[in-house]
Formats: sequence, C-alpha cells, structure tokens
Amino acid sequence: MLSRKVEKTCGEIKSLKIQGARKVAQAAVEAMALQAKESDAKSLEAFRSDLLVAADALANARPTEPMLQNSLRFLFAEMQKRKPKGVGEARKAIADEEKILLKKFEENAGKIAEFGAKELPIDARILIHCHSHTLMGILKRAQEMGKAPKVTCTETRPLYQGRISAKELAGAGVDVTLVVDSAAKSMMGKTDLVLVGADSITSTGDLVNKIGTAGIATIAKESDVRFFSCAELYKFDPLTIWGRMTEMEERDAQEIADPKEMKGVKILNYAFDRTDAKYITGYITEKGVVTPQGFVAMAMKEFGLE
Ligand code: RUB
Repeated sequence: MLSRKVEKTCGEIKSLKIQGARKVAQAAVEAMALQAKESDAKSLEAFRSDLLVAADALANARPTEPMLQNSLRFLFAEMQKRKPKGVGEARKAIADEEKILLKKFEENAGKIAEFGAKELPIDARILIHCHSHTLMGILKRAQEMGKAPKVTCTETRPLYQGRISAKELAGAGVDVTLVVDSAAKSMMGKTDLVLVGADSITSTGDLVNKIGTAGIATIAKESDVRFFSCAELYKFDPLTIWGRMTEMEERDAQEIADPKEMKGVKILNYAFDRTDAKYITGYITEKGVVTPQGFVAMAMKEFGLE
C-alpha cells in the first residue's frame, strides 16, 4: 500500500509545490524511505513490491526528471546489493542509503556552487531562466565572493518561476532585474553569459530544461554569448544511450489560459524543451566545468556504463 507521505509528495511534485529537479529528487528519496519505514510487508518479496509501487508513482509524478528516476533506482539497487535476508535488513539498507544519497546531493550542490562562482567574471551581466536551486547556489556564492553579479531573470511563463529566482536573489543582496521571456533577444546585447539549470542531459550532451531555454541558447550563440548549464551527473538520462527520447512533460492547459475563455483554441503546454549540445559552452558539474561531450563521458563512468 502507498504510504500517505508518498501520495502527498506525488501531489506536491505534480502541482510544482516542490519544483526544480534536485528538490524533486530529494523529496522522492525521502518519501521512498518513509514508504520503507512504514511498509507492513511480512516478506522481502512484498517489501520490494511495496517499494516498486512507490517508486513508480513518484517517478511518474514528473516524467522529465532523470535525477528523480536515477535516485530511486540507486536506492533500490543499493538495497539489493546488500543482499538483505529479511524485511528488517532491507528497511535498514534503505534508511542508510537515503542518508548517503541526500548527503551526496548536498555536497554536489556545494561543489557546483564553488566551481560555478569561480567561472563567473567580476561584475558579470548574467541572464538566467526559470528557478534552479543549483543555479541560485552559484549566484549566491559569487555574491559572497564579492563578484557582484548583475542578474537578469526571465519571468518564465506560464508559472513564473523566474519571479522566485528574482526575489531569492534580491534577498541575498544580488543586483537583479526581471524581464518578460520575450525580452531575451533584446537583453542579449547587455549579457556576458547565460546560466541555466538542467533537468536532463542526453547521451549526445543535449540539455533538457524549462521551456524557453532552447530559444535563449540559440540567441546566445548568434550573439557570441557563452551559455552554461549547471548540472550534477545525476541529471544524466542513461536510457537515451539506447535511443530513448527524453519524454517532454505536457502540463495542464489551464496553466496558460482558461480553455473555457478560449473557445475553438487548442492550448499546448510543454514544460521543457531540448537544447542541442552545439549551443552549450559547458556544464558546471560537481567535478568541474566540462564540455557536453565531457559531461557524457563522466556520467557514463559514474553510472558504470563505459
Ligand atoms: C525547473 C527547471 C530547473 C531545473 C534544475 O523547472 O527547469 O532549471 O529543474 O533545477 P520546474 P535544480 O519549475 O518546472 O521544476 O537546479 O533545482 O535541480
């Protein structure tokens, strides 16, 4: 049976109360650990099946999130590796691995903040899109280092996550300006580099991130502006090695406009788009700043897929 926590977490992920790939993965790992704790399964088989049902529900709450899927797969695989003899041992394995994984997420975010902040020139004019916790970490660290970044946030229709970024950065004392998404081209002449987060990286080094990212990357390339994405290796989508296309989440039309007021109009609400690797100067990872090809090579190694 699904624990209440899993159901609640699925709802909060779907509604974007919990947003951003890393927070989504973190919440899912916590929910899965609680499922393990609360499961009343009497046999290992029933326990595993409880976990798989929970993992399935959580992974499908946002299908375009490999970090979520990778983390749940990792938890399950690490439990299996320990060859538990009963439910008690299996439960303990999940609890231990949850702690290890969450600590790793935090350490990786810290390393990315450090590498990213070092990469930024002093007084750099930076254009960002959407709200990425990883990216916030870099900009706040740069501010602490006295680099005084000047940040422009797109508001990020339809749900305005750019406003979250703008308020958070203003709260950290960063010089910040909010623009509409369609101002990206007008702003590029006043931009030294573009910085975005990442939801998924494919086996060809392409980036899947909030809708609008691909357009901004194209404009940046045309204007000779460097384009970086910050992404831990856990954002790699291993299934793309075998040719699977990353599934693009399509969300409720209501987020764009009330269909009742738009009679005869189809409304299409893709949450993400795909930026070709050729537009990406580098990925800022927990192991340093690398090219898209470098990201894929390192992720393959990390996932034991070389
Ligand atoms: C958020 C988004 C972020 C990535 C990375 O989209 O596209 O850039 O998820 O975030 P949404 P993080 O608001 O739809 O979740 O760095 O926090 O993992």
